[in-house]
Amino acid sequence: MSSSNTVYRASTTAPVNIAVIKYWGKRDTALNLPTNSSLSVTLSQKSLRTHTTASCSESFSGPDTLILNGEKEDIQSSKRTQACLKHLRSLRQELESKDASLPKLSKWTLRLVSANNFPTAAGLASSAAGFAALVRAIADLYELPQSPKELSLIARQGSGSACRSLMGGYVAWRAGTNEDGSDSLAEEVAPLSHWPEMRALILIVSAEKKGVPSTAGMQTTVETSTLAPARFKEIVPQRMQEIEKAIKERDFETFARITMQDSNSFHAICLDSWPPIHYLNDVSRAAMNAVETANRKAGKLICAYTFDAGPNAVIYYLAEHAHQVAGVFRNILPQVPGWEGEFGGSIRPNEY
Ligand code: 2P0
Repeated sequence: MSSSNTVYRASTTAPVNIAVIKYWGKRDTALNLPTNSSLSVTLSQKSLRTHTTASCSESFSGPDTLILNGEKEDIQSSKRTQACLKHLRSLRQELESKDASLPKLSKWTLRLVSANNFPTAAGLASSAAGFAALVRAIADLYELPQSPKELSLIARQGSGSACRSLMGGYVAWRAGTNEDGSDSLAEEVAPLSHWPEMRALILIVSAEKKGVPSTAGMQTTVETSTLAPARFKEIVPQRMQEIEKAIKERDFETFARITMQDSNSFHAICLDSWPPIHYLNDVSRAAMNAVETANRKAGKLICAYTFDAGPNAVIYYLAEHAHQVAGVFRNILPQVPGWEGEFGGSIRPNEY
């Protein structure tokens, strides 16, 4: 029996994803619509994840609240969080209007509690896991029938990259062309089981918050970079096709080459922005050298680096080359000032 004191609750976790074709640029800042499609690998939740509990009750009063890593967040002034909550409530309202016996959860105050098991905003896609977990927890609480693909459209409004964290394995975010964003959503390119040998090594160069936040940095790039238009219109669409084919054919060398080229292209348009945006540092460049050394020693591409909006490196490689890759990093990186060691060890991709 439910009473006005009944608390409804749902908990979920969402993983981090690390893009191999990068999202950098919005064509619509309010709806979080990107200038180009992107593609990522979803990492294991054992190493990096956000855990979120959503609860609501008729007895809760006041505004919706979010506690993130033990601290109260101001979600009232966050347009993105408000957009997600509004969308999720309207889907719940649809259910309630069709079935009068359902409790009116859509009308009640939401209390959200969320925690990451990794540094927030250090270029480790914390907003991706965060908004994916928030959307899933509330969708579960509201017992919404929407698929992960449909929910990705909501998570995208919270943080663009979050739409890719609602699925496991290899995930594309299709930029779409509709002005209302209705076709800008994530879809699975291949499940983890298709290529389960993929591994990621995360090198924490700095766990400090990044200098230029992604949203502001993207706008600077879109407005000022002379190189960006070619990336948006020609380079990325071509690479999306090539890397999807490489994933389908489990062609690691092509996957690795495109991953490194696209990371470099993203950091090149950052540097080409005005004022220029620098995310890489000398430790990042030492990690790039280590990857190049490992590949040279192997006589083929056995590992690939990629860097997001921060200096930390993610190295993709296949399980069969774990020993060679770890050996090179062990030999080179401890001598580099600022090196803090490996975080989370060798990480597998994730499947829900
Ligand atoms: C990516 N990044 O594809 C790229 C690569 C960083 C570099 O998505 O403004 O936090 O919330 O939509 O998703 C980081 O940007 O930006 C990001 P918003 P988000 O993973």
